[in-house]
Parts: sequence; structure tokens; C-alpha cells
Amino acid sequence: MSGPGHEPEAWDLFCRVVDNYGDIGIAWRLARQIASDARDVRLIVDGLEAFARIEPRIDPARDRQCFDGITVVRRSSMEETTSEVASVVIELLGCGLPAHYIDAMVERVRPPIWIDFEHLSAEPWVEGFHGLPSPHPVLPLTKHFFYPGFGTDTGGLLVEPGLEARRRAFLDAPDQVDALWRRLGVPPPADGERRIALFAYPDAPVDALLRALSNDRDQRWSLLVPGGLASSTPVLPIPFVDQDDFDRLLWASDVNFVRGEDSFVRAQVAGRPFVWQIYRQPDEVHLQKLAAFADRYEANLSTDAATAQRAMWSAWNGRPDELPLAAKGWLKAMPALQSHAETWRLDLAEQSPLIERLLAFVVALKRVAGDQPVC
Ligand code: TRH
Repeated sequence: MSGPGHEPEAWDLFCRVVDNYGDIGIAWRLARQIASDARDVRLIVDGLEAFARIEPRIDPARDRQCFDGITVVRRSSMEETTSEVASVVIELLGCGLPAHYIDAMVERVRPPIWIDFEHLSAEPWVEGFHGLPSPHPVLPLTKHFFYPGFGTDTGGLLVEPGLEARRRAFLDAPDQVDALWRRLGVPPPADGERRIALFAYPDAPVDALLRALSNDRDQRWSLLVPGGLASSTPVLPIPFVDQDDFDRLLWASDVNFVRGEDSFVRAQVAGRPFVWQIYRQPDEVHLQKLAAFADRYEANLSTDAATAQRAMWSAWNGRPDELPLAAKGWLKAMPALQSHAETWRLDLAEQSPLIERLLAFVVALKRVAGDQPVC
């Protein structure tokens, strides 16, 4: 923590938008959490168009802009100039650093703390890799791996302290919930209507899902889709919203369909049943990641509910033919899945948040480097 009279510690976060919104979604969330802890943060990023969709204050035409104490710098504009090096450098999701920036890191009397911030995985190997050093093959620099994860020996989850209080306050204030529906351009749910927020990749079997939902004799469902859908499927299209309203949408909905990495985490802390569409990787590697998470998530779930959920997740992730039957079992298991989602949320709330683990990690690395007194 930077005390009075001290310059705030400077952090540089580097990000590349490979596709979609997860890269910038994670970068922006992390930057905001670091800045809220009185750090001086620069976010160096490309893909400002994607950024503007999840943060409408961003102007994609500007090379440099400042919000919430964070300076956002277009990566290509920075690559043309030699730059100041921060004392902590985060390389997000293996995006690489500009060569001139690495040269400047070497020039420093004390090299900065360099962290390779990786993708989230529930696989057990993460605990063995989190925190490991990776010396540069030729330069006198070492980066350290930081793996978000579910175990105590990982980097934890990108869930900001205070989020639960905000969620509670929102759900306890019907006028705020109504205001959200108004911002989204939809009426409040009618009596007996249950809402699903659906954020999925284009190959998701949405038509089959809709058929299964309309066959549900016990519940009346409606589907809210940020950004709408390319198909003619009858759903309620809603606008893409900023990250804070996206959280509120997950909190206010009864069930959430999420994807990738960041929305997957936010759905868990929303405490609602969810279906995860994992980001597809070559050689079906993603299915191992999906199974590793399901193993953890289902540990305290009844066998029937766990079987129903696994079938639904499997159908949603590449087995559309199985969806009609899977959805039937999943809808039947909904009460058990609802109470389990709440238990899981409470379990996650017991864990220390990623930002605390990251700050502690940086302090420990500085101590080893002789930068910081032991106190
Ligand atoms: O968009 P995603 O599929 O992102 C990805 C990318 O494919 C990425 O390359 C890969 O690295 C990663 O997944 C695993 O899904 P994700 O991760 O959930 O990110 C979406 C972000 O967009 C998240 O921060 C929430 C935000 N969002 C909004 O702010 N408003 C919205 O209306 C919606 C739908 C999402």
C-alpha cells in the first residue's frame, strides 16, 4: 500500500485482444482493481473497438485516455516511442511485450517485477505452476507465472472485494432492478416468468434450447441476449452493456449461460445456476478444462443433479443432438442446482480474492529482489 508522502507505485499492464471480449474484459477488471488500491496504472492495449463495447467511455480513436485513475494507451502508439518502465509489469494472457520496452526493462538499475498473468483453469496442475520463475533465455530478466485458479495455492479468482455487498444491495432494492430492466429496454418479468441471460458463441444450439424451454410445463422462461442473435430465434435482444451492468444482469436473472473466462467467473459469484460454454481449443483440450471444473463444481452435488448438469454442459459444448434430452433432465434438477449455486457462491466468498494474492505475490518478489524491507 502506498502511504502518504509516497509516490504511488507504477504498474503497466499489457494486453492484446486476440478475439471476442475476454482479453480486454480481464485486463480492464484487473486494472480497475489495482488502481483502486492506490497504484498508478497504465493499461497498454490494442483492440479499442472491443474495449469500447464493454466500457462505453472508451473512444477507439484516441491513443491515450484516462478513466478511474487508469491511463489507457493504444499499444501501437506506444511501440513507436521509448517509454518509461513501471516497477511492476503484467503481461496478460501471454500477449508478449514490445521489444523496446524489454530493452528499457534491462536498462533499469533494478529490473521491474515482471508477471506473466495466465488463463484460469480448474485443472490440478495449476497449483504446481503458479508462482514459478521463468528466466529470460538471454537477458538478465525473470518473469513469474501467476495462475488464477480455484485452490488456495493458485492466484484465486478475479472477484473484487466488496462485490457481494454490491450484489446484495442491488437485489434488495427493487427500484434498482427495475431501472436495470429499463436500461435494457425490457419490461420487468411478469408473474411466474423466469429469465435466462444468454451469452454464448455463435455455434451454441440456441434453437434446441428454446424448444426445450417452451416444452417445460412447470416454468415459463424467457431468454435475454446481449447483442441479440444472428438467427431468427425469438429471444429478447438487449444491448451490450458495461461490465457493471453485465454483473447486474447476471444477478437479476434466474439462470445464466456464460462463456469464455470472465463471464464464467462472474456467473459463479452471481449464485445462480449456470451453463458454461468453454472457449474452443485445438485437439479438444478445452474439454479437459471443462471436465476439471465440473469435477470441482459437482463435488457436493447430489448424483442425480450432477449427472443432469454434466449432460447439459456436454450438450451445450459440442453435442447439440443431445440437447433435447439433456435439457429436460437439467430443468428437472433446477431446484437442486439453484441451492447448489448458492452454496458454491458462499464457498468462493471464503477465499481470498485474486487482487490480494497478486499484491502479496509482488511484495514477496520485491523482498527476494531486495527491494522491500521485511516488516
Ligand atoms: O468474449 P469471451 O468469449 O472472451 C474470451 C475470448 O475468446 C478470449 O480470447 C479468451 O481468452 C477468453 O474468452 C477465455 O468471454 P468472456 O471471457 O466471458 O469475456 C466477456 C467479457 O465481456 C466479460 O468481461 C464480460 C463482458 N461483457 C460486458 O461487459 N457486457 C456485456 O453485455 C457482455 C455480454 C459481456
